[in-house]
Amino acid sequence: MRKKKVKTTLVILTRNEIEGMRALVGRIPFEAVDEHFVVDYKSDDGTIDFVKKRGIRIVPQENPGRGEAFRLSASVARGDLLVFFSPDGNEDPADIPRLLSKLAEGYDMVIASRFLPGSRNEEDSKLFRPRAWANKAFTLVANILWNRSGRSISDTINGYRAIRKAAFERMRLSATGYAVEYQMSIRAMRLGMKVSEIPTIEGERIGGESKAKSIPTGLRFVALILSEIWVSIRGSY
Ligand SMILES: Nc1nc2c(ncn2[C@@H]2O[C@H](COP(=O)(O)OP(=O)(O)OP(=O)(O)O)[C@@H](O)[C@H]2O)c(=O)[nH]1
Ligand SMILES: [Mg+2]
Repeated sequence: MRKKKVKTTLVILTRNEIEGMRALVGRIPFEAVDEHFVVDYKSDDGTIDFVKKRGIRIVPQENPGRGEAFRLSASVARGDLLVFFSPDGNEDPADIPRLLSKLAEGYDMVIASRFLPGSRNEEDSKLFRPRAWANKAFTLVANILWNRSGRSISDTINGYRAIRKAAFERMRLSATGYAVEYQMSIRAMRLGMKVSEIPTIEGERIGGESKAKSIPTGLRFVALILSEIWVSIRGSY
C-alpha cells in the first residue's frame, strides 16, 4: 500500500516549556496537519516526558538556538508546507490552520503579525513598549533596505509563521539564534518571494522563563543587518 503523502508539517519548538505545553497541548489543532513533531533543545523541566507520554514525536536538538531549530525542522519535515509554533503562551494555536491555508493560496511565507489592524502585541496595554518599538524599528529598516514589492511587511520578526520548504531551502539561512526569523524575512524580500501576513493576538508568556534577552538579541539583529547588507553588496551568500 502506498503511504499517504505528507503535505503539511507542524513543528513545535521547545526549550523548557512545560507550563506552556500543559496549558496549550489540548488546543493545538493536530488534525489540521499531516505530520507534527516537537524539536526540543535539552529541556530538563519535564517537557520531554510530557510530550512523549502524549505519543508526540520528539526530535532532539544538539546545538542551541532557534536558527538551529528551524534548520533541523526543515531537514526532518516530510511536508512541503511547514508551520512553526512556540508553546509559550504568546501564540494562539488557532492561527495554525489560518497560516497554512493562506500559504496554500500560493505564498512562499506567511507571518502571523502583531502589528496589523485586528492584531494585538503583548505590550499593547502598556504605555512604555520597548520591545514593540524595537521590533517596528527593525522592520522599518528591513523594508527600506530590501523590500521592492511595494507592499511592506508589518512584522518581520515574529517567529510564528508558515513557509514552503522549498522557499526555506532557497534562503540558505545562517543565523543561529533569535535573528533567524528576521533573516528569513530579509531574504524573502531580497529573493522577491511572495510574503503575506495574517493578524494575530499575542498572549502573555504562560510560565517558565524567556530565553531571549533583549540587549544581546538586539545586538544580534544589528549584526545581522550589517552582514545582510554585505551579502547584498557582494550579490551572493
Ligand atoms: N527547539 C528550540 N526551541 C527554542 C530554543 N530557544 C527558544 N526556544 C523556544 O522558542 C520559543 C520562543 O522563545 P522565548 O524565550 O519565549 O522568546 P520570546 O518569545 O522572544 O520571548 P518571551 O515570549 O518574552 O519569553 C519558546 O517556545 C522557546 O521554548 C532553542 O534553542 N531550541
Ligand atoms: Mg515567547
